Parts: sequence; C-alpha cells; structure tokens
Amino acid sequence: MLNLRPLRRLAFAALLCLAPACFAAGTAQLDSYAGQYSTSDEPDALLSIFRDGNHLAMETTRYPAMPLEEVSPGDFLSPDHGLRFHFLTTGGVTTGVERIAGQEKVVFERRSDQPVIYSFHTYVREEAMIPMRDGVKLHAVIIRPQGWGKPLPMLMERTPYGVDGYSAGNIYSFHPELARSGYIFVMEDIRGRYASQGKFVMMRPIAAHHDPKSSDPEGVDESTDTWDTVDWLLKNIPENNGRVGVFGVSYPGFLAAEAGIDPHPAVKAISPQAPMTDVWIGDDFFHNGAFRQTYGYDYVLGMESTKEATFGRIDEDAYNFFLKAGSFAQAGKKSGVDKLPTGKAFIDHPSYDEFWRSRAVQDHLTAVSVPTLEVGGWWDQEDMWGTQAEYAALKPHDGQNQVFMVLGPWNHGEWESTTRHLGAVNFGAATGDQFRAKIEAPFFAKYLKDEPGFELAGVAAFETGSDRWKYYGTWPPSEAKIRRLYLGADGSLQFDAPASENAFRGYVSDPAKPVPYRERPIEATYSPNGSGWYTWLVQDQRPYGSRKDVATWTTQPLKSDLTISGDVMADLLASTSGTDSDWVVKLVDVYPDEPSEKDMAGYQLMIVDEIFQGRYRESFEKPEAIPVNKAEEYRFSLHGADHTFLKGHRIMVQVQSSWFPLYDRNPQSFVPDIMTAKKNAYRKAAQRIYAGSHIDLPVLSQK
Ligand code: PG9
Repeated sequence: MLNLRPLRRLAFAALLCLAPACFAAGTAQLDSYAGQYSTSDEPDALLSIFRDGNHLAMETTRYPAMPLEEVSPGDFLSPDHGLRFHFLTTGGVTTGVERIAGQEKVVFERRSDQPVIYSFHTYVREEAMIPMRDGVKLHAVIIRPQGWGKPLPMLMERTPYGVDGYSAGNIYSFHPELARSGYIFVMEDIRGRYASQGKFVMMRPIAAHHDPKSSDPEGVDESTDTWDTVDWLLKNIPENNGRVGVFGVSYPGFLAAEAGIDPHPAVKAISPQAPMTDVWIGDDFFHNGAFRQTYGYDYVLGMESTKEATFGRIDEDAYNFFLKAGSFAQAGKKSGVDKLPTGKAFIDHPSYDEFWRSRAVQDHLTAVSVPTLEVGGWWDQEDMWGTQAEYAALKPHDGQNQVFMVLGPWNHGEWESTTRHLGAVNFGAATGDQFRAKIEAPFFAKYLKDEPGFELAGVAAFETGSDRWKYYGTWPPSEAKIRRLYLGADGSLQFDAPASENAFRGYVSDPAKPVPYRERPIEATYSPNGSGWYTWLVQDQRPYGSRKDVATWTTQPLKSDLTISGDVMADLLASTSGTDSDWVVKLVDVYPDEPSEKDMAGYQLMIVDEIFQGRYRESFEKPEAIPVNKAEEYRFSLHGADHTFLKGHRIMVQVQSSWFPLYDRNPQSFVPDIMTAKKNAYRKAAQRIYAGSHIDLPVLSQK
C-alpha cells in the first residue's frame, strides 16, 4: 500500500543527491510529461502524471499523489516503491513511460496530455477493543473521514485475516468509490483471530439462542458478535448517522451474511460477496461430497496452526506431494494438519452430517431481514456456490424486492480490482469498476444515506462470449428454455435424442495416474511465490481433452450464436467396473482454430463444471457402494452461466473421474472413509457414459 513517508523520501533523495537542484528540469519540461498513461492491455488502469510545483507527481484513483524524484533527464524515481520511471519521446513529444522494477519493465502509453487530479479526503484511524456479551473483547480498526460536515453511516467488514493493514492512507486503495462517497469504515478481527480475544471456530455455527424454544444465554456466534459490535459502535463512534452496512468477500462474505441473521436494527444493508455458505455441498472444502484436498490442507494449515494466517507451505509440485502421501490422512501426518480442528473434522466427518450442516448458512436464510446485495464470479475458484445458493434461499421471502444479485466474469473477489482480464480471456471492459461504481456504491448510498442512483431491479449478469451486461427480474431467468444436449456414443454432442441408450463412450480411470486439474507444477494454493490457483478455471482445457482417461463430446461449429442463461445441469447415465467413482463434467466453449482469434485460437474455455462423488447418489448423509457395471443416473448442477457460444465456436463436454490434487483420489473401490483409504484400495476402473446422458442447457436464444 502506498504510504507517503515524507521524511524517508527526503533522506533518500539527499543520499543520492536526487534533490531537484541536482537535475532541475524546467517546469515546461515537467509539463511535457503530464497526462494519463496506461498499458495497452489494461487501458482502464490509468496513471495520472502532473507537475506539482517543481516536482513531477503521479497518482491513480486509488493512490494519492506520489512525488517522483528526477535522477537524470527523462528518468524519475519513486523512492517509496523502488520504482524507476523512464519517459519515452518521439520528435520531442512524450509518448509513454516505462515503469522499471528490477528486471521487469512495463510500458505505459500516453492516452491523453490532460492529467486527472483525483480527490482524496483525509481519514483518521483509531483502534478499539469492543466488549461482547460474554466478556470477550474484539479488536477493531475504525477509519473516519475528518470534517465531513454531516453524520455518516458506518460500513463494516469483519474478517479472520487481520485488520492491521488498514490505514487512513490506504482506504482508497481498497474501496475507492466508497471512500469518496464518505463512510466511517470499521474493520474487525473476529473472535480468536489476530488481536481479538476468544477462541476461533472455523465457520462458527449459529448458536442455540436463535432457536425460540431454547434459551442459551451463553450462546455467541458471528451474528451476536456483529450485533454487539454494532451496538457499541453506535454509542461510541462520533458523528455516525445510526445506520450500518456490512460487506465482505469470502470468509468476510460469510460474516456479512451472518450480520443479516437476527440483525441489529441499525444494520440497514448487507453485501455478502462470494460468501462461503456450505463448505460441504459446494464451497471451499467439498463439492457434492468430493473432498477439495489441496484447498482443505493449505487453508486449514494456514488458518488453524497460528492465530495469524500463514499460507503456502508445500514447496513441491502438489501433484507429487499428495500422490506420494496416498490419502489425506497420510498427507496430514506430514504437517500435523490432521490434528488441527478442521483437518480432524475432514477425517471424522467425511459425509454431510450435523457437523457440516450446522455450519451451513442457507438454512438460516428464511426471511429477508435487511436489503441484500449478493455478488459472485462465474469463475470463482473458491466460493462459486454460495452466492447463487444464498440468493435462491432468500428470494422466495423477498416480498419487498430487497434482494439483488450481481454475477460477473470474475474469479474470487476480482470485482475489487481494475482489469479487463481473467487469465487469457479479455472481456473488453473493466467490469469490476463498472460494478463498484454503478451497483455497489449506489446500493449502500441508497440504504445507508437515502441517496438516489441505485437502479438495479433484480439481477445483473455479465453475459460472457458477447461480453455485455444483462438485467433480469430474477435468477435463473424464466425466459430461458431447457434444451437437452445429448452425449452420443460416437463423440457427437447434439440436441437430437440418441436412437439407442445402450451405446456408450468409455475410458479407464487409473488412480495411480490421476488427471491434473491444472497445469503442473501445482504450487501451494496461496504460495508467496505465485500460484496458478487464481485462474485455473479459465485455463485452456486442450491438454485434458486429448487424454485417454478423459471422454469428450463436441458439436459441429455453430451456425449461429447460442446464448444460455441460467442453471446448467448434468445428467449422466454412467457405470463403473469399480464400486465407487467420482464424475467430473465440464462444459467447454471451443474457439475456432483461426488466426483471427489471435491468442485464443483453438482455446477450450470451461464455462461451467462440477464434480460429484458416486457414493452419494442416493443421499449425502449415507454413502453407498455403486453396483458394479450397472448404469446409474447422476444428476447434478454445473451452476449458473450467462454465456453466448458464438457462431463458428463449438460446444464440448468433457467427463473424467479425477481432478487431482485439488480433489483427493477416489479409490474406486468402496471404503467407509476415503480420507483414510489404504494403498491397496486404489484400483483402476472402466467407466462408461451411456448415450442417454445429457446436459440441460437453459437456452435463452439461438440466432
Ligand atoms: N475461500 C476462503 C474461505 C472461506 C471460508 C472457509 C474457508 C475458506 C476465503 O477466501 O476466505
């Protein structure tokens, strides 16, 4: 984060004799550099450069003016960041600037010679230890605008990730639109994390006191902690207007949803963003019973071995690490993760029992107690399920039309940044900026300040492929009609039902050589040295479709655009020679293999995808062996999509039985607990997908 440290800057300049007197470019020369700059790839992420007295300064919408010290003609240093800026000129006219950090050089082109001077209000920072009803004190950072001139609402984020990094200086870098609009920001460490007292419980269940039949005066949970915090803030923070909004992404998204359960009357708006909602059914730790081994391992180790997050411990290809270990329990022994509370829970509670159900949020969403803006990304690698599940739970109770949802072309939380890209895909606009400025900021302004400008009536969904925002009354849109896309035995994918359902397409799944879920080497999820985790859902699927242990089906090139809007379902009629199996289904957009597609020629982009563990086909609570070589139906959601398969593209379906090491290997012979499966339980299996199998596509239009 940018932090203007004037004294350090001065000392640095003096040391290198970089003071303006050493290389005094005239003001006309400095003015010749003024303007707005951006890379050609990200034209919305603008650097504004201007003359401030005798100095050049640089700022962006998120960072206030940072002085640049001249080191030689056309060359400037940003001492706070160790960055060098070298201006490029052609015929005496400035055309761009190179930003140099060590060996890395990025060219920013000059977009205009008119710099933008952004407004930055002064915020002040305070800390508090806030007492809860059971005597535990929670640590909060409160950042208030100085001299705003009228009482302001409070916007709160509660988090297990530590709030010390929030300063008066960097509030604009996290929330530029909201900071400009004016709020009192409150960030709180939840129970047992960082400087807060008490015991941390991963996804703390709602306490019994919420049940009208039981009285549990001791009961505390994230909802009561929010209540107690809000109550204290109202009484202790000067110049608040008596209203509070709660928002956050992921774990903080879960906490924002909890703020809406039996809310304090001052809570007037919440925005759960990528909220972890049910970690067994579809969010971080399991999907339909299949265990997300690398995520579970890395996250629990990072969160439960210390009070402060310490991520990124595996320093070899995770594919090798988990294959060598065998089961999750064996891998857990190497680091002690099997002894940590949630690591132990993975081993003791592999099925959907009370342990997981009590942590799930959706069953508590039985009333719309406060206006709610759900936000999620189509390619969220962590909590894709929660946003749509919370919306589906709340919407039937929404008599006053106060539940809204935004679904965009983002990974986990990416709407907070300014980018047109996700991995190799360019969506043509900085969709996160659009969401924050046109939906998020007006939403809070309406419910916390009574200001006009919030125009969303229901759901905003970014339609990928055609790359435009669409607006619907509800989700899934009722205008879409389900059409079945059949998986033919010959590899064809078509809307016509097959003549016979006995024909099949097969492959052999070998747990000794599981299908990697992304390009190897696979780094630790949150490796400090970088990780492919964040964009794996948009990685090219070509390397997998060409494997013998992945079955594929493909349409002919489309003669016209085909738009799907809504939930995509997989309906597999499948058999295995084993007694247990995982089924992974991916719906893929195959780009034409033409030079006009540039970097995306032939690309196979996953649109929706999911895994289902066969043992749970009858019940998530009671796993059962699969009868050998008997075709069984597996019907499960691949989740929502709003996507146009463009004319000339093909639609592809891929089916496989491993997605390793994100998901642990299914031994393919039934064992009571896969987490502790012995080496000899892992067996090859011959898999068959019968011709009646289909994908239910919510077709909005074909033209
Ligand atoms: N995806 C993270 C998480 C949330 C809840 C439980 C486990 C993990 C997060 O980003 O906060």
